[in-house]
Amino acid sequence: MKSKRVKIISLLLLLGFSGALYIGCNLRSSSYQEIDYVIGVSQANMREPWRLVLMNELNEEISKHSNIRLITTDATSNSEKQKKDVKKLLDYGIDLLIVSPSDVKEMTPVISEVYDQIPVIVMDKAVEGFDYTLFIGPDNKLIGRQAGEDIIKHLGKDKGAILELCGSQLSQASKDKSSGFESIISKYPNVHIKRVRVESELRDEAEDMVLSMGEQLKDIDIIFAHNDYMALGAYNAINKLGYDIKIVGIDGFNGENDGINLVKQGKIDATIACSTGGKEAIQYAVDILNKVSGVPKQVILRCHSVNQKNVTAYVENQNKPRNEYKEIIDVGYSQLGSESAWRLANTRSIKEAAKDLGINLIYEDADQSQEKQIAAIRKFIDMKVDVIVISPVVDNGWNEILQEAKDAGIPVLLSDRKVEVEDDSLYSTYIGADFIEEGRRAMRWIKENVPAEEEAVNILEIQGTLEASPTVERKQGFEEILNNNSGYEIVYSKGGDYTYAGGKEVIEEYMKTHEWDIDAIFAHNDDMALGAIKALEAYEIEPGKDVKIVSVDGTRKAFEAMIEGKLNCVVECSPLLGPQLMKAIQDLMDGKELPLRIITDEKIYTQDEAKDVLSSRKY
Ligand code: GYE
Repeated sequence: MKSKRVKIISLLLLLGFSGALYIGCNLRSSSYQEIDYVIGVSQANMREPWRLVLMNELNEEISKHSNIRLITTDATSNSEKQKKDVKKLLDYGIDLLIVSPSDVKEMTPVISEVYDQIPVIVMDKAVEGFDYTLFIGPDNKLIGRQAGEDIIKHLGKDKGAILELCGSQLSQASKDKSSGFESIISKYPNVHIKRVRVESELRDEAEDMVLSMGEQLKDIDIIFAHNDYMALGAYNAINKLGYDIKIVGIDGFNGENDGINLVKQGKIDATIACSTGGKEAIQYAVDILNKVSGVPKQVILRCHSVNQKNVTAYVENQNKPRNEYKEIIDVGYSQLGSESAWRLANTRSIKEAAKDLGINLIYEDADQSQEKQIAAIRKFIDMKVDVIVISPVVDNGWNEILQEAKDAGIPVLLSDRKVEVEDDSLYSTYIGADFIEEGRRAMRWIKENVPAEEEAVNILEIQGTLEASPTVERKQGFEEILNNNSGYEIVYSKGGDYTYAGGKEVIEEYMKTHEWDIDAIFAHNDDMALGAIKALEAYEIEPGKDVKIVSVDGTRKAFEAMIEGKLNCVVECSPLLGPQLMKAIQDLMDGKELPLRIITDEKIYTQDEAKDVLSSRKY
């Protein structure tokens, strides 16, 4: 294998022949230093201004690592070129690829091939499937919703007209921003949206577009632009035409003509400020290359509504000095209970990680009671802990107590389960699984393994604790796939509280009132599946054969049941959140902003592989 230095020299030689590659800014100073890793960055284009901001962030962060080099290619928005760029980078022996795909569909197979060989971080646009190491990007629907809520506030009334300047027709990000935006505005029947597309997404085309509207602008109350460059174009146009129309943009970058300055100068009224994720990409790349455990699968970036009232505070906060080093961090942790093997492993993981890092964990078990959780949080607030962590038993009813914590200046992290709150800034981050995808995976397995023939496939669903986020979302993902496939029907669905006894009872109840006519069972966790198996056996129904069973979690007991042929498929949901949670707490205490969501890496397992995998299961 070529040494890294040789690799770099061959890259430099290549540079002599083509101008297509850029070496990160830390190369020059590095000629005499040992190079441990080379990271390839395949950029979709260098035309869109925000990509230059992203490149600056990547370069700035990489300059902190003298042993790592960055090589960048520019695909000039051409997928064929991007495919070649990626191949070139691979040929030159990069150790990790960061790719921002120009066209997601075109690039997905290529990314998946690279992922077979080296780690891949996908940025900005999510690719189909999970053949990558890590995705870092924004939640564009959420950004659209946030913009919708802000615009309603700026409008100050429940009627009016909005001019929406959308991006390119090819841009999924723009589609998502629009659909999130519409989901809010459609609640106001007297607020109308006029949508126009600015194909280049650049300032001057936006300006021309708005100028060409002339008189029509009379009826517009507010302009919503999908980026700040278009917002500035809109400002230039209305300024020339002499109209006074409010403008809201997206991005909130810090450059001279970027969103934050535009808000400060009063050229636009507000922007939704989102990081490009460049800094995070390098930080995670370093962790991946150094084989640090607990790297998530997806990191969803946080965005902020910045307007003329809060822009000064926002900038101050961004530039605030790092927190003083605190020797021992006090963390109040409200765990929801001890209902399942998953939960016990989760508690163990969190306690061990805290101990390993010298974090003082004050642990409270709420025994499935939201009231007890609220009381525990109040106690933590009184104790003036540094951070509060909650695994919320249900998703609703948290607004008030989270506001109390916020007012006391104590950040709250959500571990494992989510909350439905009016204001996302009530918590710092969510660390846990993608429950919707787990539900989809379960139904995909049923679709492939229990074919629908003349008669419909009857499915019995054993839900977890009702109104808990994994229950709601697993059901949602499962039904999403089910509804797209005819011949499958959920004929019975009951909650089993995520316990062994609960799963057993659901089957017993069903047997009391029905003739057995079930083809497949979807249990929202392993414990309930195991309880159901016990009940089925008592009725002489052979689990795994007479009825196919799929469940979620991936505990050792579930693997044993698969080996015995009683359980057919397990969708993994990792409870080992301790290391990631503690890392997030340390980052937060260091003054870093956490992403909105940190999503864990998970797989699906079937009977064939159960035996091989059992010994390596950690819970
Ligand atoms: O699947 C189940 C547990 O919230 C993801 O809760 C967690 C779920 C897990 O009791 O076993």
